[in-house]
Amino acid sequence: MSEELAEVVVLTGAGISAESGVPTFRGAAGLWRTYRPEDLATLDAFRRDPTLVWEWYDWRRGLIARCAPNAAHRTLAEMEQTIENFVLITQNVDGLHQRAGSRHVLELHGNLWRMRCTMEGIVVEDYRVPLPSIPPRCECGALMRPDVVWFGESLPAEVMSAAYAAVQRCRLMLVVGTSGVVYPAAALPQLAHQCGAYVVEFNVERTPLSLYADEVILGPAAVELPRWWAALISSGKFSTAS
Ligand code: BV8
Repeated sequence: MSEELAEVVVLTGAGISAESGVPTFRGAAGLWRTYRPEDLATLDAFRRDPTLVWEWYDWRRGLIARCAPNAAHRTLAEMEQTIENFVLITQNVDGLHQRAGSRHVLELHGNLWRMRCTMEGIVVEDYRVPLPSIPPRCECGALMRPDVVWFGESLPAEVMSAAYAAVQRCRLMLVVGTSGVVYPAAALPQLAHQCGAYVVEFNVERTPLSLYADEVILGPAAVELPRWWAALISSGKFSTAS
């Protein structure tokens, strides 16, 4: 593998799942249009009305269960198989990277297919749609919560430190389908740029992160990312693993 691609890191946001039919948070048909983040994706909202918050997640789980990974997700899974030092970091909680075949995914904001006991902290995977009862409860009787990171909550420390380490050592960083609004995830491309990485942004419009990109490729990720990867492979600059 050629040196310039020794380490490749990718950060994805809701935009990579848009063509799978999963609504983004801040776009035209964004999730937040219907609901306001402070009303639902916060611990206070959950404590105030766990039923309302779980009804929102149950609706999202049902919607995502009917969606399939798209060509952009599949391209990243292929890149993981092909590039020796490859790290995928996602802000998404939909699990579509794993369904596309990505095996190592740093989930900064958790995953809505997992839930956690609010008393014991035990985490379980649960793919039932719709949920048989809302709000779901643990066998111990305590409320379960979605195993996601809400606004005002810290990101999992071990995931964040792995993400920071990968970003600081990478030669190439792809930033796919994120508005660059939510921190600390949005600080990662800037850090990569400051550490000398070549940054390529894939989005349908420019974002605050475009400032730190060496290249901004405008267009749907499901079209542009596979095209970019195919061009890189055919350029011979990068031979696929035998
Ligand atoms: C925290 C899980 C410490 C839940 C989510 C500075 C430092 C630290 C914190 C902050 C800070 N400034 C502000 C904060 C607070 C806050 C924050 O960032 N607020 C924002 C709104 C200003 N951050 C936090 O609270 C974080 N916690 O830092 O802890 C702390 C503790 C206490 C007090 C302070 C700090 C926690 C943030 C995590 C919140 N959880 N999700 C759930 O999903 O139910 S965030 C949510 O937004 C999703 O995870 C989503 O992924 C994420 C980011 O959005 P994007 O992925 O970018 O999606 P978006 O819709 O915005 O954009 C889509 C993009 O795709 C667009 O650009 C669009 O053009 C593009 N697109 C559309 N279609 C396509 C496309 N691109 C390509 N192809 C297409 N077809």
